[in-house]
Amino acid sequence: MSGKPVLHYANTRGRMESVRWLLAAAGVEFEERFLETKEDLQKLRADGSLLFQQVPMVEIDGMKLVQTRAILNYIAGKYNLYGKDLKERALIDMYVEGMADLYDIIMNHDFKPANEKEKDLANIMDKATNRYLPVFEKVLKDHGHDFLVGNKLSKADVSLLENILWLEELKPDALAKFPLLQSFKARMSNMPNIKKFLQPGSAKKPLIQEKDIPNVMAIFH
Ligand code: IBG
Repeated sequence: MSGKPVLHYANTRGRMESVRWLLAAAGVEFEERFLETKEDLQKLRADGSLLFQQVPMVEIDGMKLVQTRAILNYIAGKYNLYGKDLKERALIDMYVEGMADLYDIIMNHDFKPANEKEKDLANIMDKATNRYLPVFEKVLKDHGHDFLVGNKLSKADVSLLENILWLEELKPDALAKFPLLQSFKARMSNMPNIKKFLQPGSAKKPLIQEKDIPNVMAIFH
């Protein structure tokens, strides 16, 4: 074994992209085994690798971890991206769970039928602009630090950047009303590990293309 974490998922963002982001931000190299067909998923199930018969699954430190949040929490704990004490951890958890709610609606957008897309996008942008982004703009304004919690990079910052960039892919001026989030984005995007992840050829997955949606659906449904 190479010692690198091995990620098992389809070759798409979906629920694995946050794991790719967090490992990349921590500067951890990883390998990926892409599920191409439903049979690939069945094989993992048959050999007992999937606790709940689902992916994402990550092989790391001799474990086969499932459940996206559990995976992210393990990586964050291991690489010191999870606060210095329980109170910082609680703040990080609140911020990340808020963003996970936003992320869920963003992630599901690709799979909406064509006649619902416009309305769905309007709902995403309404929630982002009026519920989620103002929270993080205010956090940064109130404490004046570069990072959301403890003046130090945490999984909350990584999650915020991931959400921001995906929102901007859907609507380029998504940050228009949030000057501090604009500078947060610029700062974070320049951190060496993240900068590398944002470059072409990295493990970061592109927006799913319409033509690939049936393949992904066929694996999981
Ligand atoms: N709570 C679990 C987690 O967070 O890990 C949910 C995992 C999950 O839903 N996995 C799906 C799966 O394995 C793949 S993600 N499905 C097979 C099954 O039998 O349940 C699918 C997905 C995509 C994009 I792609 C958006 C949302 C979900």
